[in-house]
Parts: sequence; structure tokens; C-alpha cells
Amino acid sequence: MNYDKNNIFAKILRNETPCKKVYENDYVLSFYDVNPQKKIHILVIPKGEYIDLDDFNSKASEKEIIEFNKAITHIVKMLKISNQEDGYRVISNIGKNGGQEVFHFHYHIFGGEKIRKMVF
Ligand code: DGP
Repeated sequence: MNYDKNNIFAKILRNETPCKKVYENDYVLSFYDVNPQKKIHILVIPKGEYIDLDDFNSKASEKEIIEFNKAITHIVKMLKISNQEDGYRVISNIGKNGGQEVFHFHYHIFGGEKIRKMVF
């Protein structure tokens, strides 16, 4: 699969589609999910063109990978859901069996309420 430059997150990155921004730096953009599954449900995406976690880990620079991971911790602290507060869950859907719908790599961050243990 090739990266589709017209996926919805690519359009958000180009400011062609609006989003409710949470955080942005040179490497990542974070915004609220349009269809929240928990009280807090945000997405974190790299600015580079990567299809999924495997593509990101294979092709992104070490700087991009480090900055992406650091951004997660920065954002959960900003939102006061880090483990110093009540905690959160981070997931990434990958491919067909993972239920991925948007083929620009992203993490979902869920918080603000208790999340059940099981994966559905
Ligand atoms: P995934 O299944 O992991 O590919 O989830 C994609 C998520 O993206 C899904 O929870 C809904 C969200 N989403 C889709 N389109 C938009 C959009 O235009 N804006 C925002 N903010 N979120 C979107």
C-alpha cells in the first residue's frame, strides 16, 4: 500500500479540513477525534507521511520517533490525564484486523474516565 496524500489526516495537516487542535510542534499534530469514544479522545499524528506504526518505525528518523513519543507524554500532562493524575490509554489500529480506517499513522489517546480492560 502506498501513502494516500488525500487521506483525511493529510488534509487536516494541510489545513484543508478543520480540526480542534490540542497541540502542535514541528513533528506532530494532536486534535480531538471527531467521534469520541471516551470523555477525552484525542489523536496524535506525525507530520511526515507514514501509513501506520510499522511504516513509521521503519522509515521515520530517530528524531521523528523520539519527538512523537515525547509528544504523547507532553500532551497527557497538558490534559492532566498522565499517571500523575488518573491515567489514560494509548492505542494504534493497524491494518484490516486492527480496524484502521485512516491510513495516516496515529495514536488514539483515551482518558477522563475509567476504561474497561478488554479490547473489543
Ligand atoms: P482508526 O480506526 O484508528 O483509523 O481511527 C480513525 C479515527 O479518526 C476515528 O476514531 C475517527 C477519526 N476521524 C475520522 N475523520 C476525522 C476528521 O475529519 N476529523 C477528526 N477530528 N477525526 C476524524
